[in-house]
Amino acid sequence: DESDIEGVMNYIDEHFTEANPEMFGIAEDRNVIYLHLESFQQFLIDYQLETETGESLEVTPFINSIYHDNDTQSFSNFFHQVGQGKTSDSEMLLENSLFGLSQGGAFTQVGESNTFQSASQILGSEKNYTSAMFHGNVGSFWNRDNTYKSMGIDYFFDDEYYSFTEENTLEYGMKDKIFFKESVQYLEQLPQPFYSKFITVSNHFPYPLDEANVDFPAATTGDSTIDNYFVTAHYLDQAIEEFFAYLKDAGLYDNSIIVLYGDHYGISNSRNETLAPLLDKDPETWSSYDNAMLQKVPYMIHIPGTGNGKINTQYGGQVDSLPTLLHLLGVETKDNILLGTDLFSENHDQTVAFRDGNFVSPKYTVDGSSIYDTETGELIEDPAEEVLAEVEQLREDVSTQLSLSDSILTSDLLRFYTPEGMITTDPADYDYRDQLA
Ligand code: GP9
Ligand code: MN
Repeated sequence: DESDIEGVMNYIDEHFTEANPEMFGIAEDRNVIYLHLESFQQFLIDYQLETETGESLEVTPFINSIYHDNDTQSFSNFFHQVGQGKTSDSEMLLENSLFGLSQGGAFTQVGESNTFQSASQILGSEKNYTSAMFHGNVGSFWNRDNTYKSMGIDYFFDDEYYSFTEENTLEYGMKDKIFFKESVQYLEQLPQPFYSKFITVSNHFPYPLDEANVDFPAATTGDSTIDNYFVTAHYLDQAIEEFFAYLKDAGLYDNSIIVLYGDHYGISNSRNETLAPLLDKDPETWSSYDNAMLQKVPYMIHIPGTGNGKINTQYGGQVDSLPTLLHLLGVETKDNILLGTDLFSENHDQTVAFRDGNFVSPKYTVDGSSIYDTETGELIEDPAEEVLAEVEQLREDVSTQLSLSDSILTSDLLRFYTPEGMITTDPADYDYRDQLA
């Protein structure tokens, strides 16, 4: 009930971290462009696939170049935090700094009815941003059409805005290259500054090969899911490269901040022992520590013209994206209910919760009762009392963060608190048909 919001407010007060003054506002008033890299794991970054003839081929050369660019703040220890809501949970995390639910998809269960204080609503209220989501699939998938209205998202370009033919689509929607190509006409028309996200689909399980677009050899493990993953990831890389070119042509590149992120794993844990040899790992000694490390996904903040980019090593996850972004855009977040913390803050909380309550911190990686040393990957066989105490404290922090997120969503707690200056929105005012016609 209404009193539950107090527990949330106390948590927020205790966990809020001040922005790093060197980063606060460095992307003020720029357009925001999130590029959702479907099922893209961090191990693909800089990965070279060895071919049968002994050649080494870079799978994602363009994304790698962005990773190493001196206009990019990249992260090497950033994890996805999704549950069964997969893509939609990653959206919940990025748009709201809230987790998906422990069962099922939050978009499906509460997307239509709840009060949100999303990135779109915060940026719309504070900085007059226009928001838009682009996704070449039916708008009702994951209940996006309804959820986006609840989140105050101004525009949603779904399948009806694309040439959604059999030839141009795969199971989950538009082929990425065509999707980006056809998106630019809408993007160009949006009032600036805009907040936008492009959700790709071609690199989606089971990684079907689209003969016309095969431009890379498959791996040869014998598991076609793993083998073709490299082929579709390469296609996605080319699509992203083309999109950067469109942005430059449209004159939108220089005044934008482009954030690339992976939504969740592409290869499931049950396949990791088959994947292991490709990562120079021994399947015999594969452990739940290795599974945890494979939940790393890319997170790269590309800010043209800044020149101080680097590969940041602090630990973080998708819940941290929104507070990080808002601070870069020069928006104070002290009054907002965001469960993550700014990755650049001196006091950023580096404990990364997985949706199932397991977690990674710079010191410990915990899977049930197994505790691993995060740096060495070694199982800590007989943990000393003080290790156990430290781990219990972390476990409690993680469980608090997750359960507050659950109560915010399941009890619709945000209806009881509105940050100062926040303009509340009514889903009934949004209509995603005939936009910019
Ligand atoms: C479908 C797409 C896929 O529209 O976003 O979602 P996923 O299966 O990855 O959750
Ligand atoms: Mn997905």
